[in-house]
Amino acid sequence: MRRKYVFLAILGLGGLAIALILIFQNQYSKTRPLSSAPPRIESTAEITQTSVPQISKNTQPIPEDTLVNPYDETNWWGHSVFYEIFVRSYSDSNGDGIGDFNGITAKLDYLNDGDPETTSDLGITALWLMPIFPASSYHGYDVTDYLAVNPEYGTMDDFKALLDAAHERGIRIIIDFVINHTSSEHPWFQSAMSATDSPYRDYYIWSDQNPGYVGPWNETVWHKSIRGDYYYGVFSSNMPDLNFRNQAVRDEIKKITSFWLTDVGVDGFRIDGARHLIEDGEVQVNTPETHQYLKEFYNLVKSINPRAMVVGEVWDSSFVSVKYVQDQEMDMVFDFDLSSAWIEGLNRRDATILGSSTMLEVQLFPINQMATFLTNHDMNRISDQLMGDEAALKAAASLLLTASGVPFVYYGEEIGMSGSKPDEQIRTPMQWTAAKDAGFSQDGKAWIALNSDYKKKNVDLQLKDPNSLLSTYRELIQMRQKTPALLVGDYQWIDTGFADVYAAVRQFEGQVIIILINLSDSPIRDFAFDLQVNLPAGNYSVTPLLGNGVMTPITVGSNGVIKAYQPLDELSSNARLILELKPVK
Ligand SMILES: [Ca+2]
Ligand SMILES: [Ca+2]
Ligand SMILES: [Ca+2]
Repeated sequence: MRRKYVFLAILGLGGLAIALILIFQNQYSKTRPLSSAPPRIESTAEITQTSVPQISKNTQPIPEDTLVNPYDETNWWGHSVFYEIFVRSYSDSNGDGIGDFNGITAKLDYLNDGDPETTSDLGITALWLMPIFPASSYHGYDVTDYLAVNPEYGTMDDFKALLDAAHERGIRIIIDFVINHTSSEHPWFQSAMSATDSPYRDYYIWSDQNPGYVGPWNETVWHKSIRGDYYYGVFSSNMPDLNFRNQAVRDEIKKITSFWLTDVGVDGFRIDGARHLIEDGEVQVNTPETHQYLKEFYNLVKSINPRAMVVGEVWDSSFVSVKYVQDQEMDMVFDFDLSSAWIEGLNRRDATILGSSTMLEVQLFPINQMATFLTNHDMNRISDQLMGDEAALKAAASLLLTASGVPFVYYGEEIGMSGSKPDEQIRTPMQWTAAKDAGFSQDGKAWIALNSDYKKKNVDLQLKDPNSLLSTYRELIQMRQKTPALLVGDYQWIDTGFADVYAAVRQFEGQVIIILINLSDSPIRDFAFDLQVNLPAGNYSVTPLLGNGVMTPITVGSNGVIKAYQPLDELSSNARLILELKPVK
């Protein structure tokens, strides 16, 4: 990874940038016109968010050229911070040890109280709920009924109440959509396996003989049925793949999609295992048929509700995953390469890896179509990957929440919850308090043992500590939400020449934000660097939005060049600064 990014950084980010801008000019021009107009310094004040957006099921067609306003509601995900929740582990409202919808409703004020004036809440504006359907396994990725909710999580009315309460606070909810496969216990599969003349037989993929080939990670994909024939299941024998070549399956998905968007009113979907949908024999990922189907699905979603959002899990190189958004098959796709690069860069304390990787991905993806994250429910928790280093965790949060893209925070990440695989251990109950069951449940009934550190690491304690990781997340999320340049601005990595000093500049319509992170545990002096901004020549004051101190003013030269800038004599150990330039009148 390091070699890839350093190599690309050296070998010509400039050339690549020009090539990619040419390639993507069409997308860019639709959303963010390349303007030759002079920058307008005052413009951001007019568009700063002042109230909670009213979320309604608006099915009006979306006008073109919509991203000029960073808070535009037609592309709401572009100014959102998402939060991923494993419902089973978040909050148990009825004491059975299992997290539920009412539990999440009770915690909404922690996530976002709907009042922009208060800053005691985390400030996220969208939720991704891991699967909420009835399912065979604890994790829910093996669905047994697509038109109901998991009774362990509550009733459909409970879920609708959660949706309404979230919407009142300006929080949208997308649900995990697991359509590549069902559970082997789904009635469709049970029927299909029991009789070759079952109407559901062709919902799945069968072979009389074992074709013998293996899957993308050399796993068995052909599984012997009770009848002695074989069925295809890329993930496991308990998860038979649906046959999307069968129109009846597509019709079922249509019905299910319409149900969740229209009858229930969710705000979008996260497509699980999107690259696996349709196989061409031994070619099992990213097939043209998969791309074609996802386009069909995307058009279906938008025809039902143009404001519903689709984000895909394409766990692959970003050069592969970007294709899913380039051709309007999804609104966003998760960037797994960037997650790996950030974690590696933080562990090596190498600003070049952090900056060049971010730069590469930002150039690769159209604006706000890159879903960024540190980790998700399939990865060892970020705290474990950074060896529990609190400064590194704060740096990670700062990268995620100041970079381009649409950030996703995995529940518990904001308090530095620990956990390494097996999977159950990265999905343990949220640590709310130091009480028994960490305030997640009661009477020791939690469905799985809590992390042993919950008495020292929990929401309650960190809310009271202005220097806690949670306070850092709150501060960064709230700052991002009210700073257009951080939400939708251009991103430019600044190569400071110091491996320990990460720097970047974000710009939107004359708002210029500089981000600086000292990755080392030592103070740094003499770290002056050059940069270029889109501002008229002149003198500018520099105000810290994050961090303290009196910053050296800036003189912008012709062509926006700033020479040898150093905001402070000394950048203290692990310092994080977010600076805004303002013209001196
Ligand atoms: Ca419960
Ligand atoms: Ca608030
Ligand atoms: Ca498939």
